Amino acid sequence: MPAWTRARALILILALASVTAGALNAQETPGPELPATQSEPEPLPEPSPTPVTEPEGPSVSVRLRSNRFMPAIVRIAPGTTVIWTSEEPEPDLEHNVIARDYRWASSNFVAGESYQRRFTLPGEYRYFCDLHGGMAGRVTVE
Ligand SMILES: [Cu+2]
Repeated sequence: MPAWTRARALILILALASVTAGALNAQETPGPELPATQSEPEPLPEPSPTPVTEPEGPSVSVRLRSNRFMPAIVRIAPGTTVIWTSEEPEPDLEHNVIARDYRWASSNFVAGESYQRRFTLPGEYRYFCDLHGGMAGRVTVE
């Protein structure tokens, strides 16, 4: 074999080795980290004071008007749902319904909106609106 052919063969082998090493290196090199796909969590729906469905079983209505509960006192049987509905003529006037012992409370709601609560246990449930002094009522379950 002539010397120049050996030299070419050597160069070829070196070149192949280099390419192979490069390919191995390329395989070992980790690719760029893909950002973890993280979808935004779905926001929870705002609690709405407006009833979506009619309550099951008996119900009584209490209207909110002129910063008063009407009627301010209701007597109901256990299992009855009380529905407080604002009928204020001023659309932005807010009220709420809060148990005096703070065991339950509505969010603030405006005219046309309602809050409802089912009373299952006998007792006297006093409540008020903390936005208007003297705006109070009572549910007697017997
Ligand atoms: Cu009020």
